[in-house]
Amino acid sequence: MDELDQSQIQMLRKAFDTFDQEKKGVISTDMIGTILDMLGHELDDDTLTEIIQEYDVNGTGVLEFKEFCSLAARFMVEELDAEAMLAELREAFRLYDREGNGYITTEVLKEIFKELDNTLSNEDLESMITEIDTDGSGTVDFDEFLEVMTGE
Ligand SMILES: [Ca+2]
Ligand SMILES: [Ca+2]
Repeated sequence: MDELDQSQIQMLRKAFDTFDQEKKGVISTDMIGTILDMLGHELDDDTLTEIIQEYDVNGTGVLEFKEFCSLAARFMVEELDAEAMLAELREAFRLYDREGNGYITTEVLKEIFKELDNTLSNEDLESMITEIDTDGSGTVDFDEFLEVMTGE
């Protein structure tokens, strides 16, 4: 975790907690794919499996927070330029904001999550949405989206 500063670790904690739906302190490998996908890293299954094997140091088949951080560090080091990362997130948001409303409805967000990971149950989806839509408006604006992705 050496390459990460305190605020980055905080942001990862938040992302980790959001996606650790069952609060088991681990993230499933499926979810890692989803997260990387949302961050704009589309990886094929083989690459993803390789990456997870590489970072699942204790071989549990899931990523604990520490493992998650070292994996994230690899992708974040590539993203040192905060401006570039913001632009990338804006791009991702725009992609999801299909009608250009400036927000993503939680319904659409659920569909997106389902597309990314079809093993998610409705309950999983609900709890993720509740964490993301912090003001409970039923829509996710760019700030809320950003908060999930960056903890800011
Ligand atoms: Ca592990
Ligand atoms: Ca909202």
